[in-house]
Amino acid sequence: MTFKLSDLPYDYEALAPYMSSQTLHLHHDKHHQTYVTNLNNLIEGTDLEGKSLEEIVKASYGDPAKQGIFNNSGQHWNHELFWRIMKKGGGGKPGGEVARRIDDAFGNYDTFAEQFKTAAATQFGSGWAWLAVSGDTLKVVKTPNGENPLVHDMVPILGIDVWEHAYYLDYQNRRPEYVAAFLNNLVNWEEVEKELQNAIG
Ligand code: MN3
Repeated sequence: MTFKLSDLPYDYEALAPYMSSQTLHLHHDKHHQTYVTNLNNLIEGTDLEGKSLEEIVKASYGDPAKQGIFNNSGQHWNHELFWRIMKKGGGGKPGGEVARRIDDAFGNYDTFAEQFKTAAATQFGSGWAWLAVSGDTLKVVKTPNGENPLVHDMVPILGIDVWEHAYYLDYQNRRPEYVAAFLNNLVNWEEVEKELQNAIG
């Protein structure tokens, strides 16, 4: 199976001014495409060819000989989720089962948002901050580089890319401003609800 970069589920202007068309073109068409191309090249002719993306992420984790496969498969998985869970006019508080589970796990939305912002701000260097299903609860976690909570037996339902390529053109070094704009103006909570329903089956 050859992996393919999905089209964005909105046009390149849709997320401006919070995420510019220029950022989306570079981030999706160049950075994400490179992960997909590298992944396809790296797995060709190996025992991982033909496996699902999730299987490849899990199978390559922690194996020094498969570090490149892990980095690129993880980043492909991470970005596919990232594009899916944003929309024009998104952000703010969720409803539905996501809201109930956020209240159960964190007390209220504002406490969740503070934890998520702190995780995203304090991930040193490149990486991600996540809201993930862990057993019967939700957790905020952060991961370095292309790592994903899947390899820690969690299922991420919301994630923010805090690699500089995700925000530098729009926010320069002001990562906390980017994270706040993501939560307040970009998160597609209806899609996060779908991710949650898939994760809890
Ligand atoms: Mn990225």
